Parts: sequence; C-alpha cells; structure tokens
Amino acid sequence: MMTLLLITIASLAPFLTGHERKTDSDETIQPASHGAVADPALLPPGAPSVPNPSTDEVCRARRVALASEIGDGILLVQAGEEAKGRFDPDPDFQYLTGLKRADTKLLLVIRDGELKRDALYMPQQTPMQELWEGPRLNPEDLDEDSSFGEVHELEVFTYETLADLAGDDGVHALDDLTIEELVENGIEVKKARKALNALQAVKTPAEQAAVETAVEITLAAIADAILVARPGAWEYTAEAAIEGGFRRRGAEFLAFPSICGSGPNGCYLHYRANNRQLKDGELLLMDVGAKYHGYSADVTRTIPINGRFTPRQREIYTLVWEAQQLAVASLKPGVSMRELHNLVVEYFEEKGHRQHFKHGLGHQLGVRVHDVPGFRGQLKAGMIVTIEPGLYIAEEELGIRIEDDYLVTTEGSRKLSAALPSAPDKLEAYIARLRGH
Ligand SMILES: [Mn+2]
Repeated sequence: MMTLLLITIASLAPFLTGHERKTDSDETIQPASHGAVADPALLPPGAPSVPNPSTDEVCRARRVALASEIGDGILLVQAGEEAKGRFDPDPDFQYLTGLKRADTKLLLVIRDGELKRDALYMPQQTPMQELWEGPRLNPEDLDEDSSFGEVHELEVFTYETLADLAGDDGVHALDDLTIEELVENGIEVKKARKALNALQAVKTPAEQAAVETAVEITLAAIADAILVARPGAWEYTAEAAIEGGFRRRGAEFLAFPSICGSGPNGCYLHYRANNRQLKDGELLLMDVGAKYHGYSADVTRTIPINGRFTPRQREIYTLVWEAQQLAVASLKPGVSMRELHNLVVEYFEEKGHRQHFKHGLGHQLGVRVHDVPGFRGQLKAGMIVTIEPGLYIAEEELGIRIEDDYLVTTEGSRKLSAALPSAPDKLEAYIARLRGH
C-alpha cells in the first residue's frame, strides 16, 4: 500500500509543481528540503541530512551546564527499560548523553557547581543476546575519546553504594523509573527538573533544525493522508499513510500515538482507536507528530473528508482559525502561554463558544511533545511552542482543532508548519490540488 502511495505521489509531482508555480508566483518551489516552504507532498522519501544536535561534545557541555545549575549533589538519570519494538530512550537521558542504550545509567557527582564525577553504567551484551538482537553499544565501545569521565559495566552499579555516596543528602532525579527505584531503596529523592528546564527551554539552532525537520516530515505525511482519506476509506487509512510517511522519510519514532478521528470521534481529545469508516460530509481530525533525532513535532489538521466544508463546518472552522491567528499575532518574547490562552478564551466567549473549547491553547515542543514540564513563565526567543485552539460540539458531531508549531523569535514568531495550509479556502484548494480535482 505504501509502495502504491509512493507511485501515486511521484506521478502527481510534476503536475503539482506546475500548478503551484501558476498560483503562487511569489513563492519559489524547490524540491522540499530543510527550511524551504514547499508543498509538503513533494518532500521525498529518505533520511533528511539535518545533523543530530546531541553530539558527544554537546552532551558533555549540557552535563557541565546542568552541574552548574544544580550546584551541589548527586544526579542519577536512566535510559529506561527496553520494551517491545525499537528502543526509544528517556528524553532527558538522550539529551544528556546522546546515547540510546537501554538500561544504561548516568551518574553525576557535583560539587560547587562543578562536575566531579561523570560516570556511565552500561550493560554488556552477551554473545547470545548479540545473536538475537544484533550488536548493541557496549562499555568497551566508549574508548578514552568519549566525553565520559568513567565508563563501567552496569553490574558494578548498586543502590547500596549509591546510598553510601549520597549519605543524608539524597539523590537528584528526573525520570519516573529512577524516582521509583530511589524510593524503593530508601534514598531521598530531590527533583532536578527545574535545573534541567533552565537548559532545555531555549533551543539552539541545531535543535531548532531538528524540530523543524520533524515538522516537515509530519506535514508531508499529513499530505500523504489527505490523498487517501476520502469517503469510504477508514480512519486507519489516514493513520497508516501518516505513520508510513514518517518512517519512509527517516523519522525514528512517533512523538505520540496518532489521533485520526472522524465525525463524532473528532470530539475525543485523545482518541486513538482510529477504526471508523470515513463518511461523505464529515470532518477528519488528524493530530500527529514525527520524532527526529529525539525532537518532536505536533501538528493538527482537520479536513472535510470530501474536500469541501459544509456551511456549518466552515463557520466553526473559521472561528478556530481566527482564534489561532489572534493568538499568533501576540506571540512574542515576554508574553506567557497563559495570556495567549486567555485571549482565545475571550474570543470564543464573544462568539458564544466558550464551553466548546476544552483544553489548553498550547505547550512547548522539544525533546518531548509537552516539553519543559512545569514551565509557566514568559516566552523567550528560541523557544518552540504549539498554538492549538479547538472547538468540540459533540451534539453536532463536530470536532475541529488546528495546531501549528512556532519558533519564538526576537521579533515575534516563525511558523514552522506553514507549508501545509490551514486557512479554510487554502486548505480546500490544497486538498483539491493534492487529489487532482
Ligand atoms: Mn499539541
């Protein structure tokens, strides 16, 4: 099915390019590449060449900066346990180490803001494990060129030794697994989230490029879905196009489980069954995101399944779109997400739809889909946020959300997901063009 889809897109591509040139004369259409605002449907398969921001050197600098934020104490961070499927490490472990080896632990000992010990505890793969799993990273693979001060085999690590090391001071932790294990072993837990948030909130240019690439892959995959999600197809037709579209463009993981809700299912905020048939005259809400180099995208498009909004759908859709424009007009350094949320609440109140807006306006995006947990402050240049108003009128089986990703700039913001239109007329025109009408 994905092969067929590929052929379909490839055969449409010349037509799409020509058409685009006629209608948008001020926009140069090039083969989609990082940073270009081109038709997402033209983003070719294959891994993007955007470099991984989490190099060994960068991760070492992150550990040093975190030590300076924490000041004094011991920090333990774990990669997490291997579950079914490809291993997706704990985002903070990946941020601090750049490694993707399950069951690995990072131990930092910090005194006077300086890193006194920078130790890694990593499992050693047995020959039998290697036969079944293929080769994994082992302690001996990290030679003296690696940035870690110490590399040990995992079996050397014990909570008894850690408890002795910590004394009465406790141990700083971030991830749930570590917190749980510290508690089980009678070691006092100190939260290090605030210290790490101070580093993670503002994204470096390399991190911005990784998020932007995840967004580009996501837009292209939504375009794949729009092509096939027609009356008579199924919610999983869209889901399969999206998730296949992520993977064949080099995304490693889903940023979160894909939401493809049609008709009444569009009103369930975290709907995940994705198994209903798509009906003529209804809407399909797709809230999806690819993960690339450990950085997440999060985009929602709500489309008329037959390509044309009914007057009522257009009325409500337009309100949601206007609310998003309103919020984005005020998006700049110094404002808070709370203020933007309140602007949208007031707007929906004015229009008599306050009761149909049922969630927060947006969140930060980065190494996790809801990044920098607990952040409530003013936005700064270099942060990346989603703006995602929605209206859900269950009695009319009408669920509409529009979600885009924005980089906060010194001037205001830059929309990372601009290439896939969301204004009602432009979205309809885009669907028609994509489907060859
Ligand atoms: Mn979101």
